[in-house]
Amino acid sequence: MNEIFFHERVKKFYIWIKRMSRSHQLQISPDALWHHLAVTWENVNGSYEIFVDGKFRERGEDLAKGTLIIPEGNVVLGNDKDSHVPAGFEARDAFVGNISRVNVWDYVLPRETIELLSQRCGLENGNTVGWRDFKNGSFNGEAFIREPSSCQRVE
Ligand SMILES: [Ca+2]
Repeated sequence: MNEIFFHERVKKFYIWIKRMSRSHQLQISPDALWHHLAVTWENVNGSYEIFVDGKFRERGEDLAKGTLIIPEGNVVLGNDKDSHVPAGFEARDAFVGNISRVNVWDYVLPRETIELLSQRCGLENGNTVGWRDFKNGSFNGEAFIREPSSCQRVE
């Protein structure tokens, strides 16, 4: 089972915590520019917020209130793992594009921090999942690492 899962489909953005989900009418522009996505969630009230390019966009409450995220799992970028498929992944669900700087923190970052992170191509590393850790992971399908990323070249 997925502990935390985000995806976008038909201009809707979905947040899943375990088997509970919320969706919002939200699309990250499919243009040639980099966009910054941040999602916060806390389990006391189950409140969450979605930020695109550092700007607050949507919020909600009572999503998986009281739920604990089980540690030591796997992090998957660019697809979703299904139990009904032998290999776990389906090509039709694959993300097409570039992904950079995926980080997870075990606390809710302040809005000001999210805004700052969205404005630069930094070297921050989440305290739970850090972008640096992905380079040691396994890659499936047509996945390539580009270094430095085009994000870093902008600076
Ligand atoms: Ca799938």
